[in-house]
Amino acid sequence: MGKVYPSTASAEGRPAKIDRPSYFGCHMNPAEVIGGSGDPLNPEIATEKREVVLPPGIDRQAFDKAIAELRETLGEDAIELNDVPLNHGNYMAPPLSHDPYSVLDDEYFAGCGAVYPSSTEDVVIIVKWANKHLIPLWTISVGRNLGYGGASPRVAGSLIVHLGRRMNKVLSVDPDTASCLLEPGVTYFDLYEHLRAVGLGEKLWIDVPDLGGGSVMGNALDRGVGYTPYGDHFAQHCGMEVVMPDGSVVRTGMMAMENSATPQAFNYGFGPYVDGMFTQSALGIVTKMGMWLMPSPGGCLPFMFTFPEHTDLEQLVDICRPLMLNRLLHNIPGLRLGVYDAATYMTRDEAVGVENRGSPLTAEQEKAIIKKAGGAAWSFYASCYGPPEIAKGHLEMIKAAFFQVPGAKMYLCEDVPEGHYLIDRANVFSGIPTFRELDWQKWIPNSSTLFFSPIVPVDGKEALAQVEIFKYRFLEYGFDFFNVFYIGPREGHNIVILLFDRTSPQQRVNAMKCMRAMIEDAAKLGWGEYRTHISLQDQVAETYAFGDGALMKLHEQMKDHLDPNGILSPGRSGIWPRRYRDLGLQLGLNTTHAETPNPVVERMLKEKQQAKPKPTYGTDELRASQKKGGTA
Ligand code: FAD
Ligand code: EUG
Repeated sequence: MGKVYPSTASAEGRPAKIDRPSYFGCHMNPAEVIGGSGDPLNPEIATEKREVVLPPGIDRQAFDKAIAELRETLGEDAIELNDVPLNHGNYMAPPLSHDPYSVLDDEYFAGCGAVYPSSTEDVVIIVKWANKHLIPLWTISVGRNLGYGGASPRVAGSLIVHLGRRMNKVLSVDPDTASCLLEPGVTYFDLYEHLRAVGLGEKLWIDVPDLGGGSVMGNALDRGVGYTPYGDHFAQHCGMEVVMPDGSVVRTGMMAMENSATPQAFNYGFGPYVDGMFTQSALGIVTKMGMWLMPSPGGCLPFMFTFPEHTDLEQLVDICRPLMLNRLLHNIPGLRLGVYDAATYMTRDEAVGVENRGSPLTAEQEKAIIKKAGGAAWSFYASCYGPPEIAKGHLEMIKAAFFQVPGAKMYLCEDVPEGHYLIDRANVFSGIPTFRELDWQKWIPNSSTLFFSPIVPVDGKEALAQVEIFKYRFLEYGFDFFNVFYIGPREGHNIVILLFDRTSPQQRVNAMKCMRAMIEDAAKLGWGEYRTHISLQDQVAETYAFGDGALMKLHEQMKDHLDPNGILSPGRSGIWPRRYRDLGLQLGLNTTHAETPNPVVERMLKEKQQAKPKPTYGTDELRASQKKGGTA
């Protein structure tokens, strides 16, 4: 039976430093980066100037005057204007100028510049200044929100408040409550290395998402996900300090006590629980946040199962449901489509040849690629936790469940060759940041990513229907279909990955059409997205439509009341402040997007209509059955 991979129990221990990627995430070739600096705001590299995009309704004179005033208060180098040619940068130097994965024109989501506060007081100054000059701000912690818009603002000309560049301290770590208090700029690799450096790295584990360069705070505030048992990041936060749109500073939870003895131990505090309104929102700028850490479980036993048939998905997901609900599967497992899994190891040209560019992969090509990579129709990656005897015991139960699927195979780390994705997963599952997930981003030249992220019931039939429905749209618009299900106890996040060549105007248009059609298809079947790209937030918000859009009305009421000048991230999550509502900036509302009906949606709708309704086990059902003489 397998070795329990890196843990407090392992001889080699956990690495002290994380290697940064030596290659570029979104580029086949680093030389592609225009100007070569990777940082479009670095004046030493940029040679030419570009017109700054101004915020709506602000002329150049008023803008210059406002910027000069802010520079005087915060210091000359606290602000950089976005006045040099746009540069797509790379994962280690993501641009602050625009969305490098631009699906619309590069300039569409360009900011006017970036400001780098050093403290909560600086943030208060910025917010008050923005209210005075009516300049819209766009808050980021680190700005690696790639696939959802990167660092770029929804309203062109907004000033990016980059909190992380100067506010990047681990403020404290409390081993007794396994928690920490962070500033916005602390990334996963920063926090990991910090814990090691202060001698707590073996004792306290962090949870990491697929890539280690994100902000622990920023990711949690966008309700992002990682892959240890602490993978629901917002659920692990505890206490916040927030600068409100009027410049007041609020602390939430127990941190609202001046001298709290339990600031990172109890998240609710007293009274209405407001923390949620600062996630995916434009209602405040979070400057400090507590996070819970995972006490070392004493070991981590990562494993992979592969399944031969595409349709095995149905049985597989149904097997996952009780395992997840009963916590026999400990972490957030990933169930990856075979051809996506294979894209970790090769580019598209290597897989099918340059001559096959221009049309999406055929079923035969997909099979051949999977075979070439030594993979299967689906690969399932997960981990058991605990001292070896316990982890191994759990794995036996999991094996019994998954081996019900004909042709299932299981692998541990020692069963796979060096360089296998499972080895990187072993790191992720034990809270060690990696960058391996950048590999598949090199699938096509000039590759840009859009994530389509619907929530899926942990139900085999629905999961398979999602794959068929979204793949139908990918083929319609000419894209290779990739997806991975990240499965939780009561739902899954289906991450559908659309890679397009950003230098192709046709592919940009098609990518947009494909995303919009999928949002519509999903909504018809009651599937909503958990998060989306800035260009699609209006449309997704519109699908959360109960009560004639009652939720949006509430959001707008909160927005108008708390932020009457509409200075904080206007348009974020489809919430437009009053001042912006009639400027015609919304995208994709009040219209049908799909150009053709999706036959799989039609089939599913019909099946659902004809199916016997699922029992509700409610009082009405009970009474009806009692009337008919049934048993209770
Ligand atoms: P930021 O860009 O700093 O923030 C994200 C958003 O949160 C901002 O737009 C803002 O609205 C809000 N926000 C941030 N900070 C504050 C603040 N202090 N106050 C108020 N609002 C704030 N994501 C996952 O969740 N899990 C994954 O496994 C994952 N894998 C990925 C793999 C690849 C290959 C790629 C390209 C992306 C992946 N992502 C994943 C998406 C994204 O890269 C991460 O979520 C990343 O952590 C988000 O960027 P950030 O941390 O820099 O957040
Ligand atoms: C990923 C995961 C996410 C997300 C975006 C990307 C992973 C990509 C679970 O959340 O929102 C491989």
